[in-house]
Amino acid sequence: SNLDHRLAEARAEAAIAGLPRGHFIDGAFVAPLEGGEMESFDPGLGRPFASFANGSQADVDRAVQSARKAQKAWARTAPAERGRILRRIADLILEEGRRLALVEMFDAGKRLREAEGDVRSAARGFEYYAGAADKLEGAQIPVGEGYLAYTVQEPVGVVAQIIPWNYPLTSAVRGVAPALACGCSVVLKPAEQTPFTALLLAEICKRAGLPDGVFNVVTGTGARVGGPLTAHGDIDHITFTGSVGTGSRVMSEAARNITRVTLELGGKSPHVLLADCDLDRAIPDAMGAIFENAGQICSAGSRLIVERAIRDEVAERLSKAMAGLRTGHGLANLDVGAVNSAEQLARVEAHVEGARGRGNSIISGGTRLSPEDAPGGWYFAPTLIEAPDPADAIVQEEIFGPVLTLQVADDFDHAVALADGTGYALAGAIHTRDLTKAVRFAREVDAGQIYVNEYFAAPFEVPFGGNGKSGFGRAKGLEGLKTYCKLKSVTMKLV
Ligand code: TXE
Repeated sequence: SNLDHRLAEARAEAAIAGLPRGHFIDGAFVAPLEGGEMESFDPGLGRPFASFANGSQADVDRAVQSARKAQKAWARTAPAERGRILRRIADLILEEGRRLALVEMFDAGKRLREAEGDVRSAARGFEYYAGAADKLEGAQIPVGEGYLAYTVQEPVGVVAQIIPWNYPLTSAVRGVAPALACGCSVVLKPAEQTPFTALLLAEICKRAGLPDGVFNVVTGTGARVGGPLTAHGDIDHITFTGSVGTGSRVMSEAARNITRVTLELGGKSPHVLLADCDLDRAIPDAMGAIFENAGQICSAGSRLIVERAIRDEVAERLSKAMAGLRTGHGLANLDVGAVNSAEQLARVEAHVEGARGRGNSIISGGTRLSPEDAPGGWYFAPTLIEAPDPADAIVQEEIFGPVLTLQVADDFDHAVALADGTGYALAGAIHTRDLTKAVRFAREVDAGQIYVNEYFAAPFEVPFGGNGKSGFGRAKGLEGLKTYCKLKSVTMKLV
C-alpha cells in the first residue's frame, strides 16, 4: 500500500538499520556483558523494527561505576562551561530533530507531529537548564556579629533515572538536563518498549562535549535493569516515572540504602466544564487533553466533569467531534495514534469492558480498531463513557488510553468534590468565564498543577509533579533543580 511505501522511506530516512547497539557507558556504546537482546515494536503495525540490549546487574554496575568516576570532575567544571555544553546539546537535538522524531514515532507509536513537538520540547529543556547551570546560588544568612553563615547548593551526586514509554525523549530530558546542570552524573534506564531516543541522546551528549561517564544509558527490562539500578548501593538519587505499583517498589528498595527518590506516578486528572464556559474552546480542549498521545499521558484530562445544565450539549458535541477523529499510523499524522504495546491495548480494553459490564454507558467508541492500511497495529477507538457512580473503577483507575469518562456535577462545589474524588492529584483543569470560581478551583483542588481555560497550558518554566498517589517531587522550572542539589549550610565563627 501507499503507507507501506512511505514507511519504508521513513525507516531509511531515520536510519533504523544504523541505530546504536548496546548500552552507552563511559562515553561509548558497549555490548551487554551477559549478552541478551530484545526487540522493539512499531506499535502502528504491531511488528518489531529494531533490536537492543537487554542488560543485567553487571551492566548496571559498570554504568554506575562510570558515573561515579566522572561525577566529581563534572561538578568541578565551571558552571558556565556546563551550561555551554547543555546549550550545544539543545542545538544538536534540533539539528538531529528529524531523525529523533521519526525514531520516536516508530518506537512509541506517536503521530509524527507529536514526536516533532516532543523533540522541540526536549531541546527547550536543555536550553532552559543550560541557562540555569551558573545560577545555582546560595544565600548569606544574618546570624549576628561574630559569625558568617551561608548556604551552598551542591550536586546530589550520581542519579538514576527510570523512565516510561509514553514520552521517552521528553521524560528523559526532564530529569537529565537539570541533573547535568547541577553537576550530577546520570545512569538512565529507558523503558524496554522505547529505548532508542535515549541512546541517540547519549550520542548527541558525546558530540556536544559532555565528558565520558557523565551520562550513561543501560537498556533492558524493569526486572533485569530497573531492579538492580534501584537496589544499587552507590546511587544518590532515583528519579522514577511510571506506575504507582512500580513506584512503590522503587521507593521501598531505595529505603534500604536511604537513597533519595522522586516519584512521578499516574493520574486521573479532572477537567471541569462549568455552565458558563465557552464550549467552542472547551470541547476541542477536552478532546486534546485525552486524545493527545492516544491518552497515554500521566497528566491527561481523563475525567470530564460538567455542570448538569450543559451535560446534553457537551455529550452531543463531544460524540459528534469524536466520530470525526481518524486513527492510524503515526506517519499518516491523522488525529489519534497507536497505543504503545499489545499489553497496554489489552489493559485499556479490559478497563472499558469492565465499565461496560458494570452498566456504565459507552457514548462513543469502546472497541479496538484496525485501520485498513495499518493491519496488526495497536489501536483503540476514542471512547467516551458516562459514569454515574464516582466510586466506579472507570472513574477511579488510570486507564492510560484514549478513554474519557463523563461525570455530571450539580454545581461548582459538587464539581470540586468530584475533582478531588480519586487518590491521584496530578493535574486539574477548569473552563469558566467566572474568575472567582477559577481562583477558588485553583485553591481548593489538590493537584500539582492547575490549568484554567486551556489544558496543558504550562510551558517548561512551570514546575510539574504530583501529590497523593501521583507521587512527589517537582520537575521542570527552577523547582526541578532542587531535586538534584543538596543544600549545605556553613557557619563560621570569625575569630
Ligand atoms: O509501568 P512501569 P508499565 C501507568 C499506566 C500503565 C501502567 C503500567 O497506567 O497502564 O502504569 O505500565 C521500569 N524496578 N504508567 O507496566 O512498570 C520499567 O522498565 C525498577 C503511568 O509499563 O511502572 C520502565 O522503565 N524499575 C506512567 C518504568 O519502570 C522497574 C507512565 C515504568 O514501567 C521495575 C507509564 C522494577 N521492579 C505507565 N519494573 C506515567 N506516570 O506517566 C519496571 N520498571
